[in-house]
Amino acid sequence: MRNKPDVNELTMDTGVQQLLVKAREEGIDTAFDRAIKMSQCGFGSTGVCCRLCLEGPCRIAPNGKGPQLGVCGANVDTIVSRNFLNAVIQGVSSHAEHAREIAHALIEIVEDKAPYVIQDQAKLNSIARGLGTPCDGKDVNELVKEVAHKALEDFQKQSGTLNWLKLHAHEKSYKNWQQLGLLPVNAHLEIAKGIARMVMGGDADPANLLLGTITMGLVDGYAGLHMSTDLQDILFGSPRTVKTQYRLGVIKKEKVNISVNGHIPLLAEKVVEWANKLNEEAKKVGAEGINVIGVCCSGNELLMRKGISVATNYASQELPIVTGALEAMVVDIQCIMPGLQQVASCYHTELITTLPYAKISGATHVEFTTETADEAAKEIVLRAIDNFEKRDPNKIDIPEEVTEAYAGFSVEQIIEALSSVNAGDPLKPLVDAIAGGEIVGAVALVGCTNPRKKQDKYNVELAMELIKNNVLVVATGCSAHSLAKFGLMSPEGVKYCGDGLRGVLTAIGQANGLPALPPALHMGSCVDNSRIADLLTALANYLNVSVKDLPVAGSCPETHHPKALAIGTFFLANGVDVHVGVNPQVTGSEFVVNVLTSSKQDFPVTTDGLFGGKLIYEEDSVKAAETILDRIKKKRRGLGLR
Ligand code: BF8
Ligand code: SF4
Repeated sequence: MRNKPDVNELTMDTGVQQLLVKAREEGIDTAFDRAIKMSQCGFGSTGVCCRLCLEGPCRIAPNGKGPQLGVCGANVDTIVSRNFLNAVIQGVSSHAEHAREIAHALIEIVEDKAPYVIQDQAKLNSIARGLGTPCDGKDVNELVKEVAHKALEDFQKQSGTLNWLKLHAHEKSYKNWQQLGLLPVNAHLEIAKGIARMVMGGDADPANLLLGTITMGLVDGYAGLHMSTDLQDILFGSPRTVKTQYRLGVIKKEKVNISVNGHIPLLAEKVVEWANKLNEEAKKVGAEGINVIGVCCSGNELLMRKGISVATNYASQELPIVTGALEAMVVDIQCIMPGLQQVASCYHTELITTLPYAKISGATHVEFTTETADEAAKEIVLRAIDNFEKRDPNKIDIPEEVTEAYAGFSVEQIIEALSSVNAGDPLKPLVDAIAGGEIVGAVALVGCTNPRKKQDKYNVELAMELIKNNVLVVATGCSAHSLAKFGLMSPEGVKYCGDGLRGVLTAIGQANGLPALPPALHMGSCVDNSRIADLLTALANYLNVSVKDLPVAGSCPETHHPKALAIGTFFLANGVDVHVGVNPQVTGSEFVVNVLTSSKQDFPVTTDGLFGGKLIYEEDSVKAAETILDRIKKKRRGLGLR
C-alpha cells in the first residue's frame, strides 16, 4: 500500500482536508483512503473483462497477447460494448425509477392517500397542454391525475414512443432517431430489452449494441430526467433564484443537525417540514433549533426549491459525520456509500435508511412510503433530537468556512431574468451575445466527484478555463457543488470571466437587481439536466437549427456513477459533445472508442456522424477545455459565426 498522501492532494476543499486529518487521527478510513488501498484492475478498467456467464469470467488480453476471444467466441468489441450498455442501463434504471416513484406519488396525493400539496399549477397546465391534455374546466386533482397517468403510460405502452419524448424532444432530433429506428417504446420495456440483448448469447454486433445504448440514453433523458423534473416541479414548485451557503461550515454546533443524502425529494421535503414543526422540541434538549443540510443531489433538490444549505458533495459524504455534530444522516437511494455506516458507528450519528430496497446493515431503518410520509419524517427528526445529547464534546470539530452562492436557475427563471433586458423577446439578448461573440458558447458542467480524483479540482479548473474564454457555464449535480464552493456561483465570480462574458452577465444581473449573474448558473440536481436540454431546445427552435448545431457541450470532469454515462449518452443522442474526465472503461476496444470519440470523417460509423456529438475523454481539465473550445468554434463556423 502507498503511504497516505497529504490531505491537500485529495481535495481542494479545506474543510474536507481538516476533517480528513481528524479522521486519520481517530483511525477512521474514508472513501479517499479506500481509493488509495484499492488497486485498479487493468482488464476491468479497459472494459475487456466479461462476467456474463459461468463459462467465464473471460478477459481479452491487450496487444494481441493471449486469448482474443471469450469461451463463447465473443470478441473484445462485443465484450466492451456490452459492458458499456450494462453501465448505461444501470444509470437509466435509477432515473426511470425516480420518475416513476414521483408519478405514483402524484396519484396517491390526488386520491388523498399521501400528505402533500400540489405547488405549481402553471407548470401543471403547461405540461398537460404539451401532452395534449385539455385543461379547461378541470380541477387541479383531475389534471394531476391525467398527467400522472400519461407518465405511467411511459412504463406500460406497447407501441409508439414515450409521451415525454414527444413532449420535449427537438423535432429534428426526433426525426433522426425515428429514421434510425431508435425511438424507445416504454422505459421498462427498453430496460428489459437492453438487458436481454446484453446477456450471454444475445446481441453480439458491437455497432448494434451501441445503437441500443443510444436508445437507453433516450429513455434516460425523457422517462428519467425530464419526467422527474416536470413532475417534481408540479409537486414542489419550479425553482426560483435563491441565495444559500455551501461547505461544511453550514453544520451548526448549537443545533440539531440532520443531513439528507440521496435523490428523490419526497422524503427530504418532509424532513424539512417536520424539522420546522419540531424546532421547539429541539430546544428542550438544549439545542438552539434544528438545522437541515443537504448532501449530493437531495441537497440540490432542497437547495433549488427551499434554499437549504449544502454541506458537501459525493466523494466527501462521510465527512459531515466526522464533525461529531451530525445527529442523523437520512438517506434514500443512489450514490449512498455503504461506508457511511462504518464512519457513523464511530460517532453518535444515526444513519437512517428509508427505502425497502436500499438498506445498509447496521443502519437504523425507518421505512418511508408516501402514505406514511409524515409519520416517518417525524420519527426521523425526533430520533435526531434524541441523539443531540449523545454527542461527545471531545469529538466535535466543525470547519468554519462557508461560501455564499446563488442557485435556482430553472429555465423559467433564466427566461424571466432575460425578460428584464428584453421583455418582448427574452432569448434575443442571449442569442445576440452568442452571435456577436461576447459569449463564445455554453458548457454544461455536470455530474460527480470521485474519490480517486482530487475532489473539486477538475470541475473548478475546467470551469475557470471556460469562463476565461467567454464560455457560459451552467451546472448541475455534484459538480455544481464544486463550483459553488469556489465562488463561481456568486456575482463576484465574474472577475474570472473573459471581458465579453463578464459584460453580458453584468448587464443581465444589473437588470435583475444583482451586481452580475454568476458565471456558473446552478440548474439543479442530476435529473435537472433536463432543464439544460430544454434550454438547448428553446435556443435551437429560436434559431431554427438542430440542437446538434449549437455551440455547446457537456462535461463531467470527475465522473463516478453510471448515471453520468446515461446522461452523457442522452446528450450524445442529441448531438451534444460530451467530455468525461475519468476513464469510461471502453478503451479496450478500438472499435468502440472510434464509434464514440472519432469525428465523422475519420471512421465509417460514429456518434458524431449519426447524431452530431462525440465523446471526449481527457483527464487534464486544461487540455479538455481546449478540445471543447475547438469543437464549439467548429460549431460556430457551421452556423456562419466567427
Ligand atoms: O445524481 S452528481 S455523484 S449525487 S451521480 Fe451521484 Fe454524480 Fe453526485 Fe446525484 Ni449525479
Ligand atoms: Fe466468457 Fe462469453 Fe460467458 Fe462472457 S458471455 S463470460 S465472454 S463465455
